[in-house]
Amino acid sequence: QSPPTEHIFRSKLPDIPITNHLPLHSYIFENLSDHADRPCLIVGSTDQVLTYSDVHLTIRQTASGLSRRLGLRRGDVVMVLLQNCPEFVYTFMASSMIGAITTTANPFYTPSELSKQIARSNAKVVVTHAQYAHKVSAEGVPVVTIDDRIDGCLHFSELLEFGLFDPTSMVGGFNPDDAVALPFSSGTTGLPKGVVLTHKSLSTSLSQQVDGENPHVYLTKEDVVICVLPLFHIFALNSVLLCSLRSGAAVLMMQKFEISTLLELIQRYRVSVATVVPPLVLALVKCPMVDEYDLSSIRIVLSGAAPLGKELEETLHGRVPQAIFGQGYGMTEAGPVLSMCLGFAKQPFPTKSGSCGTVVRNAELKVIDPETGYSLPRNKPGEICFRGAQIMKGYLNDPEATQSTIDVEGWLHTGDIGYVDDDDEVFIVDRVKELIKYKGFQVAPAEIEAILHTHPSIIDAAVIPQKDEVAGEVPVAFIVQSNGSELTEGSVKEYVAKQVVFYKKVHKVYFVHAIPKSPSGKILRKELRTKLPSS
Ligand code: AYL
Repeated sequence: QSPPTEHIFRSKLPDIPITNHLPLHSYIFENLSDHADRPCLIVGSTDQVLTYSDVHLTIRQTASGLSRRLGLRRGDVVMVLLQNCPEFVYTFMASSMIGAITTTANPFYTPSELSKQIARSNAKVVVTHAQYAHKVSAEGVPVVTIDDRIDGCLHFSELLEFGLFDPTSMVGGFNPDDAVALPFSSGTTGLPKGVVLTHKSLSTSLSQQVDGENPHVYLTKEDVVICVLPLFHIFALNSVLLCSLRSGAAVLMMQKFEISTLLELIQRYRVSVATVVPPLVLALVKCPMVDEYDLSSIRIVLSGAAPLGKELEETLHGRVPQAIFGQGYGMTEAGPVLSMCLGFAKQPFPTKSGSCGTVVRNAELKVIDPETGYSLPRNKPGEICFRGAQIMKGYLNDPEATQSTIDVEGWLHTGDIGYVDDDDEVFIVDRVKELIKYKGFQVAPAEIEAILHTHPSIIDAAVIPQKDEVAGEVPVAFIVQSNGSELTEGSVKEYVAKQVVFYKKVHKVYFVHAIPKSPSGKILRKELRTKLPSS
């Protein structure tokens, strides 16, 4: 008996010729001459405006410094440990220029979290702010500070003394399947892993969003795009920074989130595109000051990285009624964008609130029955799978995890449960993977469980998400303690808190006699979820 017909969903927009054979920096700056004198980066805190030609020149200088001062070569990894600032852009694009790979990390990470990422990615240098240099000083790799000078560290300006790198000189030594970015993600299970995104993956993803006669996300050189979300996360890196650079739009960078500064900057620079995450939408909705600012320049509000409640979306929309409000749905491993609101297109489509958009062009999406693996028709929820030239090449040095995420037919299994409706709109309804999302940030239960297992009085542990109004979800732990020990909730929380960045902290501890497991030893997370008060 032959399997049932495959139900595959595609964009309502026709496929376009995708430019994905170039090095990422060449693709991004392909149309540089059209907007060379236009603002490229604006630094919100100083009002410094850097044009496209300024930025491109500094990137070329940085590339020379990375190769001549630091001796970096094709395939080497650079860790960018930065808040949003121009040096982030210089380092990332310069690395692309010399064939190196950028791994981004959160400057709030603890030394032990950074140490793991440096080891796993085999980073050869760390570029950071002076105040975070101590976190990586024991790693035995050169550290470059971008602001204050520190003994034993290089200063970013010292990289700029080696002339201009010839951006075409990598031709011959370049393959579009070379890695260019190495963000870390736990995917559907286990510890954080390096996600190998190639020049081809990222340029395909950008092209799917902003290229063609009727771009899915229509950005122009007149746009001012606010970059308040952190660039070390793939959402802002891809859909804010790189999409804007390709389109010649100006990127207004905020180093720190502060709501009145955000509103002030939107008003002052006539920001036209605002990319947000659900907790930021909540903050804006709750902030009475919103009505005191002129936000009439905003034409697009894009929310992504975590589920956005319909009510929340509609309330904020009421405050910026002229803007088109929509969501993007992505996953680091997917390159990252799977679907995007078609209200952002040059010739927009009507869209529904609560939808995560329509699958991007030149890609395929299907929804499978988790039991049978067969694809499902419209309006039937199942696991979302995705295929196209933008998905990751694989997890770094982890063929097993790669094979359990990308199947033999090239489908990436997301671990998200959703459906496609009669108008081709994607709705996410649940998540079957382990991942916890705190304000859009990833928390890998396995990572916190591993820390708990190192506690001498803990025999077994499981970490799962609990719903939270502000953060979306917070990690909570179920603990089995050894006979005779008298652990308190506070001591367990503190034990974890000392070792992790703020959003991985355990918010509640439940002491239990045993962790429910399958015969093969897998934690039955669903069963644990039923023990939580709110679900
Ligand atoms: P990661 N609605 C619900 N859940 C979402 C959404 C959304 N709009 N977007 C992402 N997620 C969840 O790797 C989902 O569970 O990438 C997904 O598998 O940190 C997981 O977050 C992936 O988490 C964009 C829009 C990038 C979104 C992104 C995603 C970045 C988050 C570019 O334009």
